[in-house]
Amino acid sequence: MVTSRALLSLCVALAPACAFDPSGLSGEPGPDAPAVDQRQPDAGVDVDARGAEAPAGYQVVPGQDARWRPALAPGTLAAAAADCADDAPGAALALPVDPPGNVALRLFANAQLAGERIWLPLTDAAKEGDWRTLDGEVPAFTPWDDGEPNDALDGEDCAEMLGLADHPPQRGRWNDLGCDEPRPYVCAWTP
Ligand SMILES: [Ca+2]
Ligand SMILES: [Ca+2]
Repeated sequence: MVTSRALLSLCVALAPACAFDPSGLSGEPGPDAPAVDQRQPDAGVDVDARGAEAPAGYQVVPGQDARWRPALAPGTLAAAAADCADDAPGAALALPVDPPGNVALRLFANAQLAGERIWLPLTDAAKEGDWRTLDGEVPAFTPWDDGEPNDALDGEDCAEMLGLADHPPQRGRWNDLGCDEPRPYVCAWTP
């Protein structure tokens, strides 16, 4: 198991591969992108053994502890969360907790979900402006886009990651939107 602390150390050692650079999200994944991550896996991780145990459709993602499953059919946030949760114990909507993880999820969505905006498992429905994960935790990392969250229109209480159709500086940043808008999503499962 690669801990967040270990990944952070790895990122410090390999800063160019981990630096959060939104401009790097503007096009196709380059040679340094996480999709073809050059970082070496932790020596203690048995990728093959983990793969044999993974629920159907979950892919190994270089640099990530979790395996991810792309879900292209758009649904509401509640439907997306339920779809992930019934895959296996521990499966849930993917939520980046640091800049490298955010870049990795955006590049995965670019490659697997046609660059669409995707759901993030966050809501401020219980108390306006008090953003929590669907489990009620305060998120560790929230790279909102400029001016977001803005609770626009009749109120926006759920969150998405912006995609390739958005302006390059915005890609990979987060926005609040209505919870019943349709979005594809990525499920994460950690052994
Ligand atoms: Ca709101
Ligand atoms: Ca918004």
